[in-house]
Amino acid sequence: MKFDAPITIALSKGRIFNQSLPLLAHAGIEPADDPDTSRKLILDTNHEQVKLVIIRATDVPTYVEYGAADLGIAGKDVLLEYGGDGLYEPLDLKIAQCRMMTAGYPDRKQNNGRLRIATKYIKSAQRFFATKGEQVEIIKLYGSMELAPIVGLSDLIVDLVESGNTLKANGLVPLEHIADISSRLVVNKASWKMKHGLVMQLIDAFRDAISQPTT
Ligand code: PRT
Ligand code: MG
Repeated sequence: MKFDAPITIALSKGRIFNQSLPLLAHAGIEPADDPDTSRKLILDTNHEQVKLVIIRATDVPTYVEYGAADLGIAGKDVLLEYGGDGLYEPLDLKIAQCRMMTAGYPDRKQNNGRLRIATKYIKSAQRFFATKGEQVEIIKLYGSMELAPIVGLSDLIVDLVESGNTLKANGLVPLEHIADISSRLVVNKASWKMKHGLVMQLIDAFRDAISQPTT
């Protein structure tokens, strides 16, 4: 690909960065640094015009909506919480896949009052229980949701489940499936218009990479 305009891509380090590398490579983009060892927040690449900004996963939609990055890679869980229609979401990258689920003790007592649900996914949890017609009390946490039922903070949690090992290690079981989660490419609305050719080339390259059989 030829990068004839500056382009900035926002993504988080860890699983999203690692699983984005093959997609970026397919578009000819290779980061000059590894965010796990470098303290740089802006990574140069093999193209002078292409930069990667490494930020918290939950900040990616904000950077892209406000144009601090042209594109971003964010989990659907994060996008569901972010909400609104401030960005375009043209492509499911099929990376960092997991499920959003409710979980709890297998032998928890039936609670006749309102169930308490601990989660960092307030909106998704609200929507899920509202659709079922269940009145629940939602408690916002920022992490370690699995602890909440153990210490009696909540009856259930809503969290992401991949292998199920984290739940299992804490004596919990997955209960109800809320949504399949994967990472999405998001695009700033102005960049979509102003850098349309470049953005479309990137989307095509990513789409092509996704459709390749994995080895
Ligand atoms: O960790 P940090 O607080 O910096 O931010 P973050 O948790 O938002 O980022 P990160 O890198 O952990 O996750 C980025 C994105 O990866 C999420 O927004 C999801 O879209 C996606 N993803 C995919 C996951 C998982 N799989 C996942 N398993 N994110 C988190 N987990 C956690 C889950 O919350 C639970 O604690 O892993 C644990 C469960 O895993 P298993 O395999 O034990 O079931
Ligand atoms: Mg995490």
